[in-house]
Amino acid sequence: MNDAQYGFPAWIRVTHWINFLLMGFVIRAGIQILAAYPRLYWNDHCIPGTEWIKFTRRVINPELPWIAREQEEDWSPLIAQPGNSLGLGRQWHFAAIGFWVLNGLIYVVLLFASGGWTRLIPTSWSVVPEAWNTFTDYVTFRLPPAGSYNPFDPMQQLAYAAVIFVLAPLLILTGAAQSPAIEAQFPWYARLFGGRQTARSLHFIGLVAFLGFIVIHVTLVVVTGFGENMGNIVLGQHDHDQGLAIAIGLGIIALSIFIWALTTWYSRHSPRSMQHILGAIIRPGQRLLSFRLRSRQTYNPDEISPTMILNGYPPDTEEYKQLVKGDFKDWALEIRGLVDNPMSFTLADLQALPKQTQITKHHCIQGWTAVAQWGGVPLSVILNRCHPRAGARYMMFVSIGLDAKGRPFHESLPIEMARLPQTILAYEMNYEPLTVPHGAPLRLRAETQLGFKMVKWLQYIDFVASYSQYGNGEGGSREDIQNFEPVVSV
Ligand SMILES: Nc1nc2c(c(=O)[nH]1)N[C@H]1C(S)=C(S)[C@@H](COP(=O)(O)O)O[C@H]1N2
Ligand SMILES: [Mo]
Repeated sequence: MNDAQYGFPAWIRVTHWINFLLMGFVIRAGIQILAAYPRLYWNDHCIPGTEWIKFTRRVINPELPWIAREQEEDWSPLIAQPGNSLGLGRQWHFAAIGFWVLNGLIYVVLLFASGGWTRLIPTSWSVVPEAWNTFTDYVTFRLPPAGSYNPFDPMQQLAYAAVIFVLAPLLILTGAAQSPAIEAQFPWYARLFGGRQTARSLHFIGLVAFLGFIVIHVTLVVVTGFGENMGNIVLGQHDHDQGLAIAIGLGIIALSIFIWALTTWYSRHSPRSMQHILGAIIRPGQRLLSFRLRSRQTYNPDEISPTMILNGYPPDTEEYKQLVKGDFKDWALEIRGLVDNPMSFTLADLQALPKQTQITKHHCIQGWTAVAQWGGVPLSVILNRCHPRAGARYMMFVSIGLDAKGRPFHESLPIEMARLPQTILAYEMNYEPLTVPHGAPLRLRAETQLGFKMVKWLQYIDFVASYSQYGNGEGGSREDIQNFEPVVSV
């Protein structure tokens, strides 16, 4: 088939414009996620001051106590979706990515099925010098008339092929490398990219490359014959009705901008309902992707991070200070709710139970990581003693510390997660008793999960049929207050 016959079939035009709409969501929400910790690193320790680039004027004074939450930025809703919420930004990113990957797959399958790939994927090395010639033509403003190539010039061909077959897969793969559940089960996967933070940095560089492509692409579409180009990508031909094609093309762009603006406005106006809508969209994918993931992390002691960033300030009450003073002798962990044996464990009781240690990577939802050693009691040991009843579906971990609404900080996990390997109640960190800033006397470590689930300064664990009784009923303090997505069952 020759290119003149092939032209711009309807499926290319439709997937092109759907891609445009979805990329807007993906990029804007991605920028929102970056705003949560706008510093990029080449290694997974994230030592303050070692970032290779940052997008914030805040200075961290290592002499003063600080927590990661204070580094979170609100960026303008003109560039970030929705501008003020990491939780909703993540959910917009994930929801849009699902459809973006689907749209991309449909495009690629049809591209190969129809033979159209031959005009994108070069079949001869001569494309490289040819592309160089086109490049020098462009930069010296000797623009070839649109349509003088059939249909793409060599530079265009290379650029499109690189974006579709190199850049887009790279963004998908480096995105997946940032998942704590994936890294927990397959630590080698993030290492392919040089580590979790290198994957995050490459993901960002990929965004910059994508933005560069969009700017050049749009510029060339405009300057090399706007009417002909719009004719091709809107109506599939440029022989007639170019004015109509331009009007429709600009209309699609205006409509997309309106949709981004409207969804951003709604996310800011009704964050709770947006959280529920997006949660329902991403839940099937979340279920599929986290299916049967187990943490199997075994880092070496020499990989332990020199320091670990903090999140959440220690409880500021007289009672807690008294507990610290008394070496937590007066503290006990309560097990309550839907169990046959409600129980209570002092620190000495817990230390007398079977001990498990692990060296694992902590993933804060904001984007930073750190490797640490943890020691404590597997949660399965506690479960075997307290015997959850049939109706118990979640464990609610409740802290002595308060959340931003002044309620005890709490987070839930589906009960099956208690039996996963590397889910422990830790009283030891880096071979020392857990310190106050990191959660003394006891904190949760659930190593397939994000950091916010790992409640510090534990007071009690409540076995419940549903988490709706706690706080606003979204599954935990951070789901309630920051609109994070809840964890789905394994
Ligand atoms: N009680 C309580 N536990 C908490 C938090 C908190 O604010 N309060 N923050 C969570 C978050 S968001 C993270 S990333 C980790 C950080 O653990 P670290 O401070 O030991 O590094 O603790 C989690 N546990
Ligand atoms: Mo976090």
